[in-house]
Order: sequence, then structure tokens, then C-alpha cells
Amino acid sequence: MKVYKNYIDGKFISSRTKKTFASVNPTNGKILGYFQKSDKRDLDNSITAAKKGFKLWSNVPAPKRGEILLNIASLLRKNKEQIGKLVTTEMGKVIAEGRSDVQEAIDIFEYMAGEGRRLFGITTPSELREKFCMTTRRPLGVCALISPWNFPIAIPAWKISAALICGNSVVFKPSSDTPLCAVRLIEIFEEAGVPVGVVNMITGSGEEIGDEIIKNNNFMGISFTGSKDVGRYILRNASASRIGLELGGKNPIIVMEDADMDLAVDGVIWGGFGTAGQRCTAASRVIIHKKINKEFEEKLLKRTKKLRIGDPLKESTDIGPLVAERAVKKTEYYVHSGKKEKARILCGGKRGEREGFFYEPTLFSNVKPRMKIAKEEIFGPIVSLIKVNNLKEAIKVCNSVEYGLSSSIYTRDIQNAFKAIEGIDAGLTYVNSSTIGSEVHLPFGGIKATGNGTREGGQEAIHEFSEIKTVYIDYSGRLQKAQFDTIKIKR
Ligand code: UN1
Repeated sequence: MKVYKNYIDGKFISSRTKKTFASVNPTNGKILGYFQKSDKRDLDNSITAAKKGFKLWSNVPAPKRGEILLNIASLLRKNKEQIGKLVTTEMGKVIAEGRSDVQEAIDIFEYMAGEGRRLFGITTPSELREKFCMTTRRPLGVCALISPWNFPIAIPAWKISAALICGNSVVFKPSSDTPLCAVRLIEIFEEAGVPVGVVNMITGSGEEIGDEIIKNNNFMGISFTGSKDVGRYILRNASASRIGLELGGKNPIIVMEDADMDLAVDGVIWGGFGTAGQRCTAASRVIIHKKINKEFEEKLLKRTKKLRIGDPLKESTDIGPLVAERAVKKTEYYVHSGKKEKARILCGGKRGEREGFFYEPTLFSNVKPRMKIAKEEIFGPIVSLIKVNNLKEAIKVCNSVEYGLSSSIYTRDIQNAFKAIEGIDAGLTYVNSSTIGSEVHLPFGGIKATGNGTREGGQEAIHEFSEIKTVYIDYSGRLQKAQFDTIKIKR
């Protein structure tokens, strides 16, 4: 079985620990390869390399950096099918989603390549004559990027593309569930011409190496996607002043009495059971107007029962395995909790019948907002149905959780739509579309326990990975003093 290595200073090298861990195919439990269990010594080496890389890369004009990002995008496109299959094999999402994971990476590298010719600052007038005011952008320095397993290509791509176009160098620590996807990305970067030391990768579990990364004072920025608890820990303990967090969600879909019901059913199926519910943006609560509650539940149940669970590499499969046994255990825990709290199970509620980490798509009705299954992030194929009397109550239920990532409303009434956009506390609101499916040129992220105010994607990602410098140029040739000098206007 192949042993894969860290990537430091342009070379694949073994960890100083001489220890490895396995990555497993969740469909059949087969080992895909062994990866380095890194420790502080490997981290230190990667930082030394990244510092060198930073000197070089920050001095490359941004449009030139963009050309390399464009190379990455075209290599990803060329290898889309192969990498998509790899995503499916290592992480378990169905093949169409494996491909779309790669597509999202292509999109963001193309978008960020174009940013190389923008990276806009502003110019603005001075309150004094013969004085020029503007802002410019500077990279942060060496950044640590810690990415999750549920989008093993797309999310590293969001972070790396934005960090690189701004001129930063990075130490990338992928999830220990999907290190093979990360190695493949590194190979693409190498082929695309990313210079030595600019992107470095070390593998290992968060428990073992996470703390060393977080507390290391060589990092000027940290970008993390993962659990709320780890995110909060990073906020309290990180040495870097620039921290980007993308944490959990408990995303609602409101279905109003005037909704196109079939469309809403499509949206719930897609948002609730896509990626087997393992998205931060998964629709895990459906808040239904009482007038249509019964009919909607029946339609949704019928559709849910038709979902095909099985080999994610087969085009006809709708739901693949969860990422690992621990994810199945967590899902089982919540199903048990839902039953205990007297929610009614409509379908599912048990493991899949085949080997691998499968769990059946599960619907709970009669869910009350105070129940655990309505409040906590499950990250599995469980959808909770909550009946409400009106839109006001629906919005209140939406906002009754600690998270605020994505949200959606199905309605044909423009007043309902705008009231939801205004009233829901979330980073994203979709109208007549599910809670998933963000596009890379728009900001992505959430409020409350979902994050710390930063966003990925679009212009916001540029803010996350650059510092603004404010520049004043006085060409008057005399001492001018803002707040002291008065400008006289002739009458
Ligand atoms: C995530 O759920 O972790 O909007 C990211 C979406 C994808 C990104 C999801 N474009 O569902």
C-alpha cells in the first residue's frame, strides 16, 4: 500500500515522527493509502519553507500570480473526472457531487485569477488641497489553512486561491479523512508552476498537530472550516490576528401555504439529503405552514422513500455512505434523541443494509423547535419537519438556533419573500431554491455561532487574506494639517 508524504519546500518528504495513519474508502472500508502523522518538527519545517516562499511570491506581480491560478484551473478541468472519482472514493459523496466539488474549485481558481488584475483599493478626495488619498492591499504573510473533509477539493481551493492571489504563502493542513484528495491538489499545483515553498502541506489529526498550528506565532492568518467547538477554541487561542472561521449550521427551509409544493419538495430533498446531509449548508429543518403541512409531508415522504442508497460511484445512486463510522454513530445518537423527545419517525431511522458507513434518509415529523434534533447540527441524512401557524412564527423558529449560515423560503408571495430576507438571521437566504448551492463569486459564510464575521468567496475572501494600507500623498510642498487647517471658499 502506498505511503504518501508531506509536501514541504517543493518536495514530498516523510514526517520526522516516522508514523502514519490510513485513509479509508467509506463505501467498503478499504484502505486507500497511508499518510504522515506530522508533529511540531514538520510544522516548523513547513513554516521555514513558507517564509522563503512568501518572499518570492509576494514579489510576483498579482496578474502573474493570476496566470498560475489559471493554470491550476485548467489542470483541474482536464482532470475533473479523475479527481471527481477520487473525491467520491475517499469521502463518499455521489459521483455527480464529486465532479461538482472539482467544478467549484475550477470556478474559484478562475475567479481569483481574474482578481490578480483587480485587487482593488479605493481612491477618495482629501479634505485638503494638493493631497491624494488611496488604499492599497498587502498580503498577510504565511497563512495556515485548515480544511474539512466534506468538500475535500472545493474548500481547500476557496482558501488557497484567495490566499495565493493576495500574495500569501500557506501551510495547508487537510482533514485526516481526505488526505489523498489533498495530495492530488498539491500535484496539480506543482504541475501548474506554483513556486517552491508557496504552498506546503502537512497531514495529521487536529488533536495531534492542530494546537501547534493554532498557537504558532509565525502565522499571520488562519482560515478554518470545521466544528463550532474547534472554531471557538481557535478564536480564544490563536496567535494570528487574522482569523477566518466557517463553522456549523442548522439551516431551515420555510414552506409557505402559497409555495409551489413540488418545487419545495425538490428543494428539501436536494438540501436535506444531498451529500447525505453532510454540508454546513444542509437543510436540516423544514418549517411548514399548517395549511399545507399534511399534504407537504405526504409528498416529501413519497419522494424520500424513492431515494436510492448505494455505491456512490454509480450514476443512479442518490445517497452514498457517510464519511466514517463516527458519523453513523452521531446520526444514530440523534435519531435516538428524536424518538426519545417524541418526534414521529416517517421513514429511515436505521443504518443502511450494506457494508460501509451508510444511513437511510430519515424524516422526523411533529418536531418541536426545542428538541435537540431541531437545534443541533447532525451532519447526517436527517430532516426535521416543524409545523407553524404563520410566517412570523416561521421566522422566529428559524432564528431559535445558535447558528446562522444558510436559509430558504418557498413562496410565491413577494411580501413573504422580502420579510424572510429581512427577518432571518443568516449569512445566506435563498428564495424558491434550496439552502445549498452557493456560487464562488458571492460571499459565503454565516452569523452567530457559524463564524466570526469573515466570508469566503468573492471580494470578501480578498479582504480576509489581505491587509489594507491607507496612503496619503501630499504634493503641496508645505506642511498641511488635517483637522487644523481651514479651507477658505471665496464668496
Ligand atoms: C459546506 O457546506 O461546507 O452552497 C460548503 C453549497 C456549496 C458549499 C458548501 N457551494 O452547498
